[in-house]
Amino acid sequence: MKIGLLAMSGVRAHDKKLLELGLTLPGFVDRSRIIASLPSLGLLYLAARTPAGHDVHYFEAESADSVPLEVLGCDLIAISTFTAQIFEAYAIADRLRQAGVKVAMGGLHVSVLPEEARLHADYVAVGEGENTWPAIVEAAARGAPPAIFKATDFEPVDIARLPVPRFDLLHGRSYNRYTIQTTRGCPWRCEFCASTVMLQAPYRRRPVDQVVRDIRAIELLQPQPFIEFADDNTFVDKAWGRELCQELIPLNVKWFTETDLSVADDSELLDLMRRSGCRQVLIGLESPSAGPLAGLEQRADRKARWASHYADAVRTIQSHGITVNSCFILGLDGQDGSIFREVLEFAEAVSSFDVQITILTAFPGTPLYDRLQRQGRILQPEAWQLCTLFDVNFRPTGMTPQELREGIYWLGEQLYGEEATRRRRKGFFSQSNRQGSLL
Ligand code: B12
Ligand code: SF4
Repeated sequence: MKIGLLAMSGVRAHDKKLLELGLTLPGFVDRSRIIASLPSLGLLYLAARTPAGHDVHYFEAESADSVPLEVLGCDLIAISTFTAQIFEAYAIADRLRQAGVKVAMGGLHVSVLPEEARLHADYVAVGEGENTWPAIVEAAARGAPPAIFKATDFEPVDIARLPVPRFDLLHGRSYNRYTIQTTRGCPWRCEFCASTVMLQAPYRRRPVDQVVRDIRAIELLQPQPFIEFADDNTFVDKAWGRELCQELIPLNVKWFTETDLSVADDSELLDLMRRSGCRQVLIGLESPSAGPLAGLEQRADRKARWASHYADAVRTIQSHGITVNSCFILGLDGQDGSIFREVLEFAEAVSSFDVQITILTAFPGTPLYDRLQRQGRILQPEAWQLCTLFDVNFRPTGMTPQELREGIYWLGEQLYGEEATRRRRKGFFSQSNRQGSLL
């Protein structure tokens, strides 16, 4: 069969005012330019797990209307889904099926709503795809009827034996960054979290030599690449983290990852991260002080417990020459109109190199979605296109939806303007031993 893997690319937001701001503020523009073009690692894994004898192609579409015509020549198309683009993905799937192409869908959104997805796809995959995908390909090849394939009905994915993602399929395309995973999942449970945690398997680390193997495969496409670890929480295990960094040092790559605040407690690890090319860690602080954090992490209330160390931790990490992207969620229960200034003051006080502000978003399948729905606080139920992290679709407790919107516009202007961005970055360079350049 000719098999196409279709990734939805680009970023999404519907709030017009925020979009306008995004186009003008330097801090916003930088980060969206970097992340807007990341390849779909999930699909590259599926490509590597495709049984022999099929012809596999990788495609990207920025919207439902920009699907390359070549997909119509495929026998089977695999679409990877996130919630914000799900209606675009369904529209594409409907058109392809009308044209006689079989469609398989997987990824975070359809994994939690497979019954919704089966109205649009022949085969729906729930959970990690490495072991369901070969069965889907076989089903399509023999013309089997539509079905849902659950990862839990197959061998668990052994993360120590993942194949090399088919980075070679990206040949001829240009990316700022390439993604690999060093870990899957996260041992913590934040109420709002809609990451790979949703795929249900526990937190797992990959053998370090296999991470190195995958970076070598990327180097065949681009020497000295910038790597974005598509992990949820890389450095939960510090001993393994030190081993990983040791092995990355000779590779001479630059990298970025998402991790929790506990890295700040291990200065040997921070030294190794810096020496191995770490340029930035993105950390979900969520709110600058403990109040709104209470109960957010549902296993051990970690975020509330860490809050009193937030400022010191950001400074410690940055003092090792690693920039921090401090992430804050706006609209949490317990936050009121003073939260916008509080975030600004925190970011200024610690000179966080980058700051990410997003709106509390109830992704389907999360405990947050269930709670807000029970409380009647979702404004437009099932308006999945609004799950962008930038659109308000719930009623906050400490302000109105409109105050939340106005607050994020104000904070965006304050944080991402040229002067504020320059001040924070200057602060970072004076905290760290870096000499004014991150290259
Ligand atoms: C890289 C990334 C992107 C890239 C995606 C590149 C691409 N073309 O796919 C870009 C920058 C484009 C992106 C955009 C967005 N993203 Co994003 N992104 C990520 C990130 C950092 C890593 C995802 C990843 O590579 N995971 C690793 C792979 C291996 O896992 P996977 O994709 O889930 O695939 C596995 C399974 O799901 C399954 N599978 C997946 N697809 C299929 C298909 C079939 C047929 C089968 C059988 C199996 C299968 O098999 C795979 C292997 O096991 C995650 C955060 C994180 N740490 O996970 C956020 C994340 C996925 N993004 C998120 C969001 C909100 C967005 C945006 C809406 C942001 C915005 N406002 O624009 C947009 C969505 C628009 C869009 N284009 O889809 C949320 C999604 C939550 C949700 N439930 O939808 C996440 C979880 C971040 C977060 N913390 O909230 N993102
Ligand atoms: S620490 Fe991050 S990845 Fe882990 S559960 Fe919380 S939000 Fe999700």
